[in-house]
Amino acid sequence: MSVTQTAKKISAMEIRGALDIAIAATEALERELKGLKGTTNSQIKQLKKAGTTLKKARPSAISLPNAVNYVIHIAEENRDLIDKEFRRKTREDVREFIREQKESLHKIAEYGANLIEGGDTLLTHCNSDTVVEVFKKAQEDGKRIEVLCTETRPRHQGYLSAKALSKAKIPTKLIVDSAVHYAMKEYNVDKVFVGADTVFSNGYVINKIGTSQVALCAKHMEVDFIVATETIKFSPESVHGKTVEIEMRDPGEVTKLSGVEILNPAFDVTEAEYVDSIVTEKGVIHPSAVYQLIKEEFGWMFTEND
Ligand code: RI2
Repeated sequence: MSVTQTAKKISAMEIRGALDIAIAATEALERELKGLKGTTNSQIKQLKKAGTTLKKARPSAISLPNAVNYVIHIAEENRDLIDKEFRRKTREDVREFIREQKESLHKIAEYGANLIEGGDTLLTHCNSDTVVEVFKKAQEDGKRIEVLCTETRPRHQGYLSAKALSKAKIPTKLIVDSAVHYAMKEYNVDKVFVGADTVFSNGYVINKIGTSQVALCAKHMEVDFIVATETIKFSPESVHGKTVEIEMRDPGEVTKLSGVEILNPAFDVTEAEYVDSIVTEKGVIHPSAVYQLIKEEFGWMFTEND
């Protein structure tokens, strides 16, 4: 699949989930590298152009530009290599980066599962592969758990979570988004786990629309609200105050109602005070520790003056 085709699939959400879009973009650039020609400088230029196409595919998940920027960083590090050797070494480094991202998922599953106790009733919103892996690991560890999944209007990604969990033989219930408060009370939810599309240096989390309402309910009900995310979803630019655009998708995804303006924001922001823990591949942290972890993980993006 070409860079353009990959970008189209990401925009149309045929490829979705913040980690999967980052991996798909990285793989597309790795394939692009194979066919590059010309001087190393011109190959890097072509790679940057392809990277720009991919970055534009969706605006709210920082994992996408982070992955693209990292591939370009790798290419620039290999700038002194010539032609074939440049492509060989850069592709090898890019594949290593993809391996690391996949490995992160397993580490988060392990650390996240350690936060779950046997008998827990858990709730999740939308479809995060990372969260699904956490729940599956808890079950593999012999913990008896039950999960409530929200539908997650308008695109019903919650169905994907519910299907994946019930396939893994985890008792799963599906609720409409507006039943979250009711379900937390009626089913004694112990913990909420959600994924992330972007995490800012101040610990604020961008995730699927509705996440912040779930967090409000969790706070009110004194239920732990836990975010499971690879550090590739941390925003290094947020250290300098940059935010990300909240994607407004086609109103037709919601409904058609003549004479009414339909709004379809795809994400919202959950403030750090609603987040109890963030599970990353580097360990379980408090939102106040995000800044430090960004400095450690994205050192290649900062200068000495940062
Ligand atoms: P993983 C998804 O966005 C959801 O908001 C989900 O929580 C987040 O990405 C992280 O997903 P969308 O692509 O990387 O459905 O954990 O809009 O799979």
